[in-house]
Amino acid sequence: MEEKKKTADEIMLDRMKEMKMETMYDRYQAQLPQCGYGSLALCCRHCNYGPCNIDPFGKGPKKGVCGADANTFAARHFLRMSGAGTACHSDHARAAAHLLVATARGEAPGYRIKDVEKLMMVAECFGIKTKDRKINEIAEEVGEMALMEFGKPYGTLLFLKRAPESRQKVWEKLGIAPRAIDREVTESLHRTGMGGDQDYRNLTLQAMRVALADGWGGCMIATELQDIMFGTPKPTAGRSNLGVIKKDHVNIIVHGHEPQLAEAIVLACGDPEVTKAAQAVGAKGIVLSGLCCTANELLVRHGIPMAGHMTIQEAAIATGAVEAMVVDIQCVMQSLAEAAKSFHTKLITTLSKAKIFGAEHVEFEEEHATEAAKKIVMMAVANYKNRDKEKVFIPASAEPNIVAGFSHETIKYMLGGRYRASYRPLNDNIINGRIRGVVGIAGCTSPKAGVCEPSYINLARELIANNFLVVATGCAAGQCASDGLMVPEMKDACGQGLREVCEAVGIPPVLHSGACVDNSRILIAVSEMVKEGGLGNDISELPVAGACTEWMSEKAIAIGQFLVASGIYTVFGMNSPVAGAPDMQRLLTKEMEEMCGARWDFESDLKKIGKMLMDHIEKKRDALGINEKKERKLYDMAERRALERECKPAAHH
Ligand code: NFS
Ligand code: SF4
Repeated sequence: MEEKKKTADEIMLDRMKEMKMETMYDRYQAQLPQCGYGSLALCCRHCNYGPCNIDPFGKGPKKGVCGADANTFAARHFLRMSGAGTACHSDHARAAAHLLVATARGEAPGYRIKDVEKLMMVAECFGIKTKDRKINEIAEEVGEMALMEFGKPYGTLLFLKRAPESRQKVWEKLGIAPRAIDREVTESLHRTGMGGDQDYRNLTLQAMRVALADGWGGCMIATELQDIMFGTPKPTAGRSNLGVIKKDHVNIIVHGHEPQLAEAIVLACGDPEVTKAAQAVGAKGIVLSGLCCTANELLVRHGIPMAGHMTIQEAAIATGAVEAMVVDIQCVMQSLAEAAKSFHTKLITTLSKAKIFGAEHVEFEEEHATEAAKKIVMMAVANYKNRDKEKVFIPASAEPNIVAGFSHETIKYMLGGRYRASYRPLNDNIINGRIRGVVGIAGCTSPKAGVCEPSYINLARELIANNFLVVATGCAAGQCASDGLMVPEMKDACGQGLREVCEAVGIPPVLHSGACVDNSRILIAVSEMVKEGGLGNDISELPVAGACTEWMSEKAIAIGQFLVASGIYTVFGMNSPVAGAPDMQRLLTKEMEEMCGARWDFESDLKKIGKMLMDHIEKKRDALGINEKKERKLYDMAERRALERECKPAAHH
């Protein structure tokens, strides 16, 4: 048998083994066997009567000290995960809103309003007057109203009205239209405390509400406000893999989630003074690259190369060529501090809310972002001389090209053309069957899947070969990028129909739509597909699905739950987070369908996930009657207008 060529990740892992460096894979092995109670969600330590365990099989206890049963254990656990995930995305969004206000007031000199069109769209959606007003005034009010979304005492979230009306009705009927974001997070903690809400169905309704506050609240605010300040992504060329780290350059890696500081670092790296300083220490220049969602943010907006995703972070340091790894918050492993000790790499934390023992700290404040960014870049430059050249090892594999930056605006524009940006061509191509449907793949990479397991790559390849268009975000997108899936040339790996569409439009079959908060772009895209007409009256009728094969973070659970609560069938790999509670498991994987038109599936055999997604989509196509030959309904202007969404983006000028 021909030996498969090793990927850059695998090569680096071998290198780390050789150097006797510990990796997350080693630590995962050391954890095995993992606690059975915990794995099944049958451990509760919400009060000091516990920790309590429930024995799912034997004669052991079936209740906690307080009488809580397996379903309550699992549902509380699930709700806390959804709430914590929501808190992460939303606290990130809050930082973006503060920055927008500061920018508008001229208190954050390193930033400006870059996308006025999007500012106007959000202002209109928030009901803010725009006529005869200065841009900065409007931006300040948008930022302030966004901040109010976290704590307003009355009403529901403003972005909910961007969903199709049918969906809004489902939320109203179930009583899960989210109110202020912080309120939903707080109430989730309140209800999951000892002696609180103890009906698993009721707890799951709150998990839907808090997750909706994430998708249509925190995530959407982060996405839109960042677009306003940093630009809405447009197709941008970039590269991926650890090979983007350059031997003869000063290498800086930004890692984490909030792009505010990273954006300032992008600017600082372009400062001629900095380049001169780099040359003065004997380097050819500076290479800035990213890890995890910060990488996704910078890639889709600026084409900054992507060094890797979640499971690659330690390997990046092990190249021995990284002068500084600059982190903000989320998905940053504590082990980086240990790994950095073996090299000259400086690990630099930047937020007072996320410090790592053993790292250096340079506080990022929005008023002085430019100075902080320059200071960090200069620290990296000064560190170049400390590099041990003997220890440098950069995997010599290819650095696949990527074309990233498929915001929903871009998809609409590319498909519909300059003068009539529209989802009509997408809907038509789905109706005529060239494209069978759309699958969003999102979320983390995990050592549980196996060492360097390419589960998203395999899934995406299977889907495009069968004419399913793929939209990817987060580390799932990172993994797909590392395989070179995100270039138009990949049309050759597609089935006939999808190939024709990709060729005609010039898009890759796997579209990189950004970071995890940018799953909100998917919510808008599916809402527009409904409003465009011809594919049913609600998101739950669309031939679309979501998947996360290697979920790890609580954020992934929040995302899965908001996709399902928005009407999108979603499959997660690995294990179910509620596996030990049969009724709770049934609620998520069956009964939710009756409640909100979509449900979860959990599948540990990652090879089966592709078929599950495709079967689901074909079923939706059958229900729509588009799997048989039929006359196509043509919409006249009046019908179109009736379908128009309430929150129109400002017209192209
Ligand atoms: Ni999403 Fe991004 Fe990656 Fe998972 Fe972590 S980086 S926000 S949580 S691991 S996809
Ligand atoms: Fe045990 Fe109930 Fe306390 Fe949980 S809340 S630790 S089940 S007594």
